[in-house]
Amino acid sequence: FLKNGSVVGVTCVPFSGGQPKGGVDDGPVEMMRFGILDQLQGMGYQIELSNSMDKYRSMRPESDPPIGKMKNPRYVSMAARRVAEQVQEHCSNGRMAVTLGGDHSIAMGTLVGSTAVYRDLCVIWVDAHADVNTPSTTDSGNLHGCPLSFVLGLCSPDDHPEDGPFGWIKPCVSKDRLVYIGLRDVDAGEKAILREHGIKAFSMHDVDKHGIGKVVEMALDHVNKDRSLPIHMSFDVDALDPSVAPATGTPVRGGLTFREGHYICEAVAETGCLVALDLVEVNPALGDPDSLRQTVAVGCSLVRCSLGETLL
Ligand code: B3U
Ligand code: MN
Ligand code: MN
Repeated sequence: FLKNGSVVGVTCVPFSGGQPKGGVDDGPVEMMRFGILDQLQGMGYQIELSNSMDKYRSMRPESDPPIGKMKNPRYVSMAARRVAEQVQEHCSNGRMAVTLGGDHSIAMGTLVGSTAVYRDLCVIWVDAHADVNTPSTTDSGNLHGCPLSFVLGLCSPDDHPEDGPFGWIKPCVSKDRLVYIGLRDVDAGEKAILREHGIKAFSMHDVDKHGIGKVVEMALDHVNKDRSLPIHMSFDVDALDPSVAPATGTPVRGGLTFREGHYICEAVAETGCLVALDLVEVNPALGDPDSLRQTVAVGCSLVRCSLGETLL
């Protein structure tokens, strides 16, 4: 099924520095506890696990004052840089790179890592949010709302100086190779960025209008007309409706249903082009034990479907 063999390179990133709520750093361990590795092995995959769990926690610098509005900039940068190395290592060895977060700021790293190996890669960003704020446009200062502006090269030199903490991130994703699905909470500054740069986005309005089948087809047609380019899918669990995935830091009403979320993963798997997958923003600390179990379970099943699990 996979073009690049049957080894899955899993990177666990227990990291929460890109946003203020604790607990999202326990996302990976909860997904492991739920059995994601055994499940993938049961599907016939060989697992290569980057040994990384405690490294991220010990990475927090003693002092990390804001730079402009950006919170924890050095910590976020260091974690993302390590993620980039691990994802690049998996990809360069022909493994499918699966990264379990952690908050979405880590996608700066996953994208730098995957694009270092697959230069012509396209990106499918499934999220309630656009995560394309620049250090200037962000209101919250939370870097999980900013990863795409760095990799797209949208930050001004003042926001993103060569000698700043993020100087190692060079533009690596092209604007016409990025497509969004699921948006419904986009800041005014982000809307302006999407419009100015002509970045393609399918919001929940489009899902309602066309149905998920058509939306995924149009999204793939936009970034990958011939279904021949490698795909990196970055799936923020808050793209799902809070009734489906309640345990996440910034839930937004009116999201993808259980089936719509899974359909995206199944359809991407069917292309045979997926080379990297992020599953982020599962926060086991939020909500009751039932919300937690439900959210962890849905996270794991999205990963399995993206890797080819089918209903029949
Ligand atoms: N756009 C807002 C809110 C947000 C982004 N990503 C999440 N929330 N999860 C921001 O903070 O940049
Ligand atoms: Mn989100
Ligand atoms: Mn996100």
